[in-house]
Amino acid sequence: MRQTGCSEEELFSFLSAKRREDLGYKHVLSSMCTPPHPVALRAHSMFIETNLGDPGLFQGTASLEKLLIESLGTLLHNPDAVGYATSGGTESNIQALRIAKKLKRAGSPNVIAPASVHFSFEKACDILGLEMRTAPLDKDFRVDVEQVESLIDRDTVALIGVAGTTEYGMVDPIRDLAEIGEEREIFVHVDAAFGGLVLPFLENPPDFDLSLPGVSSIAVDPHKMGMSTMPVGSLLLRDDPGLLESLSVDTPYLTVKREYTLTGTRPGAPVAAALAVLDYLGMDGMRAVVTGCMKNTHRLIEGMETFGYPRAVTPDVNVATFVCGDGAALPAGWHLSRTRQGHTRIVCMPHVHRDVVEEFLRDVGESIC
Ligand code: 0PR
Repeated sequence: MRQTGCSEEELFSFLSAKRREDLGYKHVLSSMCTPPHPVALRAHSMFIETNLGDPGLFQGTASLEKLLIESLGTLLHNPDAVGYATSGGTESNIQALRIAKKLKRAGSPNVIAPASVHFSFEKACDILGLEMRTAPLDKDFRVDVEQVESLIDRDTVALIGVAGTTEYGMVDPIRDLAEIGEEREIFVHVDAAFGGLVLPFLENPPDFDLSLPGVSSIAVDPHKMGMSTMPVGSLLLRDDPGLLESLSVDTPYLTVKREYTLTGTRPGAPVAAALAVLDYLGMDGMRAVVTGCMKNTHRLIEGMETFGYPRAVTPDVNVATFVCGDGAALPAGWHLSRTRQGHTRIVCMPHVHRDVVEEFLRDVGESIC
C-alpha cells in the first residue's frame, strides 16, 4: 500500500486501464454470465451497502430475499418452498449436500452424480467427506438411470440430477431420479443453476422441479439466465423448514440468534437486483428473453451444420455444441470453449443477440474459405 494516497483522477485512470484489459461480452460465447439487465443495475446500486448477514439491520432487504424465494418457489411449483439467496450454484450445491448428509446416518456416505455434473460437486464432496460416485451418460449426454440405480447402496445420502448441464445443456431424467429417491428414501438434489431460469419459459419443458414429490432441493442462479448482477444464486427446499434449520449455528451477537447460510456477510444488492429483473419482466418478459436465446441457439446449430460442423447433440437449453475436430479453422477473435469430450461449445446468453450469431457464422464461413 502507498504511504500517501493518490488522486481520484490517477486512481480512476488506472482502474479504467485495467477494465479495458477485460474482454467485452460481445465476442464472449463461452460464458454463463451476461451483462446485467438495466433494472438490475439500478436496484443493485440502491442496495449497495446492505448486508443480509445481519438481517435485523436490513429488514427491507431481508423481506426482498423472502419475496425472491417465494417468486422462484412459485415458478418451480412449490410456493411454500423454503430457501435463501446464496452466492451462486457452488454454495447451493454444497449446502444441499450438507443437508442430505445430516439427514441420513451413513458409515461412509456417498452421493451419486451424473458424469456431466459441475465441478462444484467435487468441491462439496471434498469439504463434506462424501464419496462421489459418477454415473455414466447415455448417447444424448443425459445420466443413465439404470447405472444410477446400480450405484446406490445403504450409504447413499443423495442422488444428483442436472437440469441444464454446463457443457451440453441437457436435462437429466429428473422424474425417474425423483421416483427412485422417493421409493428408496434418498434425498434428490437438482442442479438447475443454469436451466432453472430457462426451462419454466419453454413450450413443453421436461419435469425437473419441485412439482415432482421426490425432488428435495433445487439450485437456481439468478446471476446466470436471471440477468441479475453477481453474485446471487438460490437454494430452494421442499416446504420443510427443518431442512434448513438442520444447518443452523448460534449467532449470539447478531440481530438474529441463528444462521443457516454458508457465508456470513452476504450482499443484499444482487438479491434486490434478482427480484427487480423478475418483477420488471414478469413471465411474459422472461419468456421473450428465453425464446430469443433458444431461437439463436437453433439458428447457430443450423448455420454451423451448413459449414459441415454437426451438432454434438440437440440441447434442451441454450448451449450449443459441435463436432469440429482438431484441425477445424474456427475464426479468431471469438471466445469459445471446449467440452471435456472435445466438442466446441457456445452458450447463447442474452448478450449473444441474433446479429452476433450472424456475425460469428459469417466469420466461420470466411475462415473455411
Ligand atoms: N451448476 C451448474 C450447472 C453450472 O453451470 C455452474 C457454473 C455451477 C453449478 C456453479 O455456479 P457458480 O459458478 O455460480 O458457483 N457454470 C459455469 C462454469 O463454471 C459458470 C461460468 C460463468 C463459466 C461464466 C464461465 C464464465 O465465463 O462453467
